[in-house]
Amino acid sequence: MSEVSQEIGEKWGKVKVPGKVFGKTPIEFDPEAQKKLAIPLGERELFPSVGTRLSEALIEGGVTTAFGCPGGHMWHFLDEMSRAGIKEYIFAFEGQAVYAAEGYTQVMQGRKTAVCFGTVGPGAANAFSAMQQAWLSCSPIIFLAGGHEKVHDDLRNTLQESYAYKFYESITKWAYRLSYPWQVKQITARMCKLCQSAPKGPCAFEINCDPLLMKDEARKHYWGGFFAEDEAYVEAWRYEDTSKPLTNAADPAEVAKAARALAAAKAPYLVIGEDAAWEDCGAECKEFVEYWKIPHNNRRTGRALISELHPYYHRGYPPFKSEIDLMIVVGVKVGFFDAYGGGWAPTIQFANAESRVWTYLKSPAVLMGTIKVTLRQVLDYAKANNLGPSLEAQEWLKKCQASQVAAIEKRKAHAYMYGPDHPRYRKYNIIHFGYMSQIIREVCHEEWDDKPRVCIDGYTLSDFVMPYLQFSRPASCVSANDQAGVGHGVGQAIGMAIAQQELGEENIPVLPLMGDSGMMNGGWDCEVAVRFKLPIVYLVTNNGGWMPGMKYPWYGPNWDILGDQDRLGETFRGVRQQGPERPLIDFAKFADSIGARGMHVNREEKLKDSLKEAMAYSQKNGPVILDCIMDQHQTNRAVTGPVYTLFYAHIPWDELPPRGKASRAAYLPHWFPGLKDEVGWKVSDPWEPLSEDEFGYAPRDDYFKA
Ligand SMILES: Cc1ncc(C[n+]2csc(CCOP(=O)(O)OP(=O)(O)O)c2C)c(N)n1
Ligand SMILES: [Mg+2]
Repeated sequence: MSEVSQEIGEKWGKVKVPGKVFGKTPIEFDPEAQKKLAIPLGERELFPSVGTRLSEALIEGGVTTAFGCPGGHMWHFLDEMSRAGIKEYIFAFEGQAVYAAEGYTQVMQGRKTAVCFGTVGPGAANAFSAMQQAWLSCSPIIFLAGGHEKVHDDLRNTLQESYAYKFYESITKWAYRLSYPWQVKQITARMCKLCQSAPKGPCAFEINCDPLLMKDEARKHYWGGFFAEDEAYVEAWRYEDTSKPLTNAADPAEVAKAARALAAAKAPYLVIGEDAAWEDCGAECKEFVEYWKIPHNNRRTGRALISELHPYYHRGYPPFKSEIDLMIVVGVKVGFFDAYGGGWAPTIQFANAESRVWTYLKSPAVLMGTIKVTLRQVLDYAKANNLGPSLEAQEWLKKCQASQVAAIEKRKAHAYMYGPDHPRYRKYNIIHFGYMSQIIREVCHEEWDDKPRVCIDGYTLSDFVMPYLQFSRPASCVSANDQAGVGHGVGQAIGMAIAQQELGEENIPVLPLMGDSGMMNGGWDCEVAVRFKLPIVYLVTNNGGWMPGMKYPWYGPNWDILGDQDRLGETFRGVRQQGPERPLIDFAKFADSIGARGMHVNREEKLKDSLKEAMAYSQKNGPVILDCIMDQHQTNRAVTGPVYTLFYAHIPWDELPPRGKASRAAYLPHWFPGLKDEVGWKVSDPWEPLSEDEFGYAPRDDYFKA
């Protein structure tokens, strides 16, 4: 360090002292105390070690929290991380640990990088799917993988031979294998910088046994001692801002074009997305929409970056979407879930990296740079040049506001049509997904000021609930992003609750909206939530399997198109079959077994009180698993949409149930000439339960009979 920088460094202070986080400084992090030792450190222990150096660099990079599963190859650095003050949450399944880190970083909105860890071979591989999700959701995570000894590379004769740095290469911003102990700080500092640079994302760091078990003395015998220890590392290279993301700004010509296009617009519409959330730029977005008086929507993690109670907020697009004359996207990953912007008006793009600028959008201006900075640039330009919203745009805002009020009422009325007074829900002990969606909204609003954060992890519910959810604070809606997996909600909720604690926010319950299959996939790690008494209500929409409602449109109520050996009601080797469904698992009993509170609800009239009770209980006492018995007649709208209709194109027409016939007749007549006379079919309404008339024949099992 030069004298000048040392002086500045002293003035601004160092980043943080390892070990000081919770009070006590272990000896390996305390150079002053070391001087007083009779026998120096390193004579009777491994010091300095990769673990101490790694921990120092992680703390400098702003890391306070780690999630993972331990293993023999990792004690060296896991124990040092703990001694340095990094809190470690131990899971049973590495995938859930990564999901927890994902939930945690999303609530942190780019303020912190999370660390995950998994041992050599199985541990690192178990995390793969969740890491792929973190890649798609751009979550800033450093995954620390154990590694085998290099002396056995490619010999296929050692324990747990694996190459995490290779298999993570395609789904991380950087995957690196540590070779020498004297590199660890420079690599860690780079990873901390990279994870947080736009677009954010995960890195994988394989730390194999060789550097872990190599004394620094080896350096003297490597190239004759030519390389210094961490020669490409400077302590606190950005002084107190070392852990903060780097920023950049837009071309002034684009700024001018954007401000002028905004001032000329008559019907502008703004959409906030995940990259804006990663930059924690809610205040800037709010100032921007208020200055320009723009109605706005939001997507995925971008939800509630501006509170959804804001008067300019509109859920989704208005029914008169075609009148929009200027779109503004602020950090939106405009992809599959946005239909690639098909049919959009010309669009101003605010994007924080070249890779997040979409060439399939016709764009009068592209503001490429740190979103916080570029929003401010456009505002400053507009103010300096006396530009503001047109009169027409102000009228347009009023029209959108009226549309939002009307849509809320309409959705509520629709949900109550399937409420406890509906004959089917009076008669049977089951709950309609649409009615449940309205109740979730009401409980979160009436009891918790729209503050509960949710995870979306139930395929059927996800289709019903999205327009009903209403959030008042950022990072409220955490999902699997484009990965569209299941099971992630278990860990994500844990990470979200931990982030809330670290941010010093109110202890508001987190509400993962789970499918029963998601719970079966990853539920055991709810135990972590119990161990830390986290305020989480796992709301399980239990319909007995992986979206079993699809049997009604495509298979028949008894899974009739399947072979005899699989059909519901047939006997196979002495056992009565039930198709691919599973019996209703008792998730309340599962809750008991891990020390959580279990609750059941199957009557619609009890749903609201049960949810209230579960949330209030969890706030004080820790996790609740609320087992909700759902109406199996319902499916996600997509199940009868064009893509699933293609996926079911193999089933002989004559064997298709009526709902399947309707979808095939509607979507595939151009492909199957024999459908030309099949007119008059109407694609089914996924809200509407089936009737026995519609089945055409009786189901063998009358549990879900209409
Ligand atoms: C890990 C994983 N396995 C399988 C799938 C394919 N898939 C998507 S949704 C779904 C059904 C989910 O079932 P459940 O969680 O019970 O919710 P439901 O649709 O029944 O409400 C399946 C099998 C997936 N997306 N991810
Ligand atoms: Mg299910």
